[in-house]
Amino acid sequence: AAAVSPSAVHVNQLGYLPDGPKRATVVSASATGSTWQLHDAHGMLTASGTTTARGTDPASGDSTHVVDFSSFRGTGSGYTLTVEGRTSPPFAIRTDLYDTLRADAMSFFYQQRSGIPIEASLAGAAYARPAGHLGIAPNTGDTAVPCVSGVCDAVRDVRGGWYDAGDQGKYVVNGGIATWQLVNSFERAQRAGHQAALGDGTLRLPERSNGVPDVLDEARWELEFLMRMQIPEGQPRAGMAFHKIHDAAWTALPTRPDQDAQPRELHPPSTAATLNLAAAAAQCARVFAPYDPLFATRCLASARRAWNAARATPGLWAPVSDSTGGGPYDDTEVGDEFYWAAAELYATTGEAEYRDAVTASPFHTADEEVFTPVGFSWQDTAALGRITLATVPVGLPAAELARIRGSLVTAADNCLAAMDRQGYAVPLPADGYVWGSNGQVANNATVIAVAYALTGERRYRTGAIEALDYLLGRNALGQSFITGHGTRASHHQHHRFWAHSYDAALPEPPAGTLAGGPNQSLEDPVAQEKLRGCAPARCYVDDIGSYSTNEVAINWNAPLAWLVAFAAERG
Ligand code: 9MR
Repeated sequence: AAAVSPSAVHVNQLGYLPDGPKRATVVSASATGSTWQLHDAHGMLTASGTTTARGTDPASGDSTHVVDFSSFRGTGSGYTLTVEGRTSPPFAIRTDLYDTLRADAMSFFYQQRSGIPIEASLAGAAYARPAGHLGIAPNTGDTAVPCVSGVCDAVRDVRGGWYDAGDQGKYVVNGGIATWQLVNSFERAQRAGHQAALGDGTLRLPERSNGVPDVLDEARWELEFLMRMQIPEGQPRAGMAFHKIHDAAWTALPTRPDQDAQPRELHPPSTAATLNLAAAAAQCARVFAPYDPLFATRCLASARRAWNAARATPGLWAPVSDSTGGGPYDDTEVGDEFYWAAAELYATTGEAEYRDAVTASPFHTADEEVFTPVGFSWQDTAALGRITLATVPVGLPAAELARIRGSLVTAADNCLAAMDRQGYAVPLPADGYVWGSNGQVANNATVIAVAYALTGERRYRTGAIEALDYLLGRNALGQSFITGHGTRASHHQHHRFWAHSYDAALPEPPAGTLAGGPNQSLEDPVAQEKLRGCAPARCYVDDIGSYSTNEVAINWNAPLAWLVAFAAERG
């Protein structure tokens, strides 16, 4: 029989929104419904009802019941749910439930910054550190990085940007999608009239109070880096983007970024990285135009150069074998990146060349390849282009726009159906627990939220918010995967500076940091030792050594920040 976690009444441990869905999952052997009771902080019974038996949850093997107390409208903290003599951890019901997490999930990006000191006044004393990778001994720095033999002829200054994850590599394809999601979060909020919540002075950043919305300031930190990765005019492969930069060998754990003594290396350009830059820079040009026209112009020039370079060199692939000292982020199918880049360039410029590239792309009609059940990723980016085409007015013919929007709503319906098939309402197939599954959950939830924006139908808002319930504890493990949010939250995510497990003088990951999540393939030695035989939804361990289940990453915190900003909007 599957192990039952300490509290078998699995709730969103942070809590619930007064006007949102309120559901919990209970492990129960009973074939029929059981009585549930909701108590307030004083132990007073405030609501009760009967659970719905849901049978065996395919991803965890748990026999589950669902508690639905959505109609309860009280607010406060310290609520508990009791079923069959077992009681949930305490949780809140409040309108401002997600306000702190919204800022925390964004502070993650500030604290992942390379090439700038992390200030105690912004991040807290435990998280302050000197600037990383500026070439101050023993650091070799990202300011004059040699290319790996034979790829280019000069050293390059590729300082700045965000570290990708628990490692200190910087990878263009992953940086591009994460940046796009932060900027898209602002673009979406703006359409909904809620952009003030992401505006200037809302986040803990050095650039606060500069007249530019803070979420865009954070995105710009990475955009400047991405553009530094582009090969200048007059050099071989001009316009293309280097795929990645990282240490010559895997960085030891722990290592504070400024103390990293290893040589840094720039790896060969790739078509995928180049198109990723084209897409992110084209989106930049559109969204930054009202705030910083000069920067927007620079972004557009970079995007056009990248697009042209990728057209001229469409098959330069980052190989899976290039994985010494950093991840490969390999990709040999770049039709989706061409589609995404074309969509962004078209949405920004309205020009016929880009429109024709969109409509001629095989991805333009292949809905099943655009919105797959596991969701989009650094390797599968067509959905990002589709979201832009569905939401930014670009002048597509009405029938065409209706089809594009319909495909997105169908994708959201498929996610809702997947949630409905599972005891824990996860927008993933039962066998879809890949490396970074929490990021996939959050990505799929953003598609559901976009469907809400397109249709106004409440069930899409409900589905998107319910995905947060999963991440915050309504799962087979009764685990909040987000540091500092929830009574049983992750503490030991894989990271080289937030490495308290290795060195008591170092901090744990800061609040608002999302773990990669269950990975049914057990791709690291700790997971292989501790999780052998696990059901897919249980293949997670809060151990700093388990990089395939418990790492942090910019491409997972970006959809988290997007989703939480959505959930935090009032009404
Ligand atoms: O998220 C990436 C996952 O999709 C891949 O399967 C895995 C192996 O290639 O790599 C993951 O990305 C890691 C990257 O390679 C290096 N930095 C940390 C990333 C998150 O674990």
